Amino acid sequence: MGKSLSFITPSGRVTLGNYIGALSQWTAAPGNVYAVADLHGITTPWNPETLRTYIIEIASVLIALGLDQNQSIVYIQSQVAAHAEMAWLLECVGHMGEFQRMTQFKAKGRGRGDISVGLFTYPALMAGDILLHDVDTVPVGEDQKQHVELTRDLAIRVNHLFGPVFTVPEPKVPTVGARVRSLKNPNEKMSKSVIDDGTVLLLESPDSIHRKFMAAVTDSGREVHYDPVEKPGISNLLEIYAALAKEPLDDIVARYRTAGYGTFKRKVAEVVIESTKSVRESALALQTNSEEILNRLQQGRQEAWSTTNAKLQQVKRAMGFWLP
Ligand code: AQP
Repeated sequence: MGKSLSFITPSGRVTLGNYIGALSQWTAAPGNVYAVADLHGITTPWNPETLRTYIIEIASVLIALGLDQNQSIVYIQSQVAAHAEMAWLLECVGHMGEFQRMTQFKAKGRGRGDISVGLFTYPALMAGDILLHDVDTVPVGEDQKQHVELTRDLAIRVNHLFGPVFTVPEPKVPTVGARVRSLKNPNEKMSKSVIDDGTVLLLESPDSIHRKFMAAVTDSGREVHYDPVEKPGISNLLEIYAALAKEPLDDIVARYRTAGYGTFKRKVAEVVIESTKSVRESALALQTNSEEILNRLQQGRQEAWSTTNAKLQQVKRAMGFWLP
């Protein structure tokens, strides 16, 4: 399968959507690269103290999942200078039109004069994150697929203009759980930056997780079956269950079809609490010592520094810069 790379942005506390659509699929295999994408965390207004807290929370989850083991690396993006420099090179190769087509930008900022320039250009930063490491696959939720496709376009363009310097990566979207929706508004994606009872946090207490699921919005009717258009609430719960229990949707529906919504919601909460228990407990234990977390990431930072710097030099040389 080759090397794979995934970054996660400290734009809020880690959600169940992040876990199902991304974190739970990540593996510590040789050559794999994981990072806290803190440079991406400042595309919208931020508070320094909160940013520091979110960075530590995400790092604790990545370590709790064992992603810094087995010759795969975990580091903090802003501690490796090549990311910011590569972003500039790619911004100068990218076109306004292709960046304007990015749906995340359209959703969050188009037409508003007070958004940061970074919110518009960050797909170049993301493309650089991926291309610096010459990875083959990038596992992402549905919402990020378009950015990996842009990355491919930029890599192909650079290879065409300046010679073959980049590996062209493939996005890999999970078949179930690619877009976990809010429990309060099942037509919207569950997001870190939306803080309400529709967003379930990976590290919140089991009692609180249970309460949020019991209050989840359901649909008219009484039957548990999968129909994302007519029954978005129940279908979202079914997808969460299926993704975490790794069971086919049909088997779950067959068991709970006539059980009633209350019983089904209780069961989904139980599955969520149980399947996230070990990562939750380890991450919370790690978080009591942020120094220790930062020390654990030193090795990853050194390796990332050397790999990305070598790639940056290769690209700069191909583009026509004099190297020192
Ligand atoms: N609801 C979701 N369902 C499935 N996958 C999801 N991901 C995010 N939300 C869901 C996936 O999580 C990974 C980490 O993403 P990120 O933090 O870098 O970016 P994001 O998609 O912007 O995450 P959020 O939670 O939605 O944050 P905000 O609110 O700041 O925009 C990605 O692989 C993503 O697909």
